[in-house]
Amino acid sequence: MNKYIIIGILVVVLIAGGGIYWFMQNQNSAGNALPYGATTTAQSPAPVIPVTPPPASAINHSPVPATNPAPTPTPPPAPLPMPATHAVTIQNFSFNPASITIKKGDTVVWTNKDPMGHTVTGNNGGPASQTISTNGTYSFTFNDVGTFGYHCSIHPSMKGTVVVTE
Ligand SMILES: [Cu+2]
Repeated sequence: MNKYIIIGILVVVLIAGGGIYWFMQNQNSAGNALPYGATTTAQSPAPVIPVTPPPASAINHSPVPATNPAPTPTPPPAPLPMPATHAVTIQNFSFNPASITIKKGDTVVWTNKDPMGHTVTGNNGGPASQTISTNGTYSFTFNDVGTFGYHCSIHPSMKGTVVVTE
């Protein structure tokens, strides 16, 4: 009987001691945090206040320029005028059409449908063909804006005009 009582007391003492030890541990950790309350006070205001204002002002300024770059890449639709080719027929000792209006950079192709040779000769520069034989062609690209009169050097009565616009 006595042995059991002693064992029971020992068990109670051990449990109590363990409980006290556990309690003391908690007391120490809690006590450490409370006495050094300065650390806790320094931690809370430091992160919250300084972090909030700088980003707000920085973000407010950046979104405005950031919005502009987006619409900037929209100017691609640039109408590139494709150079065109225009046909003039030489027939019955005349140029048809006698007057043609084209864009700068366009090309005029003359085709001789007469049984005899003709030329396309600019009155003041421009086209200057050799004799164009029957069914022969002559091409000239007009890179300058202006009105260019031309004639046939073999038959000076044959006259034509090319108007070149921008
Ligand atoms: Cu001619």
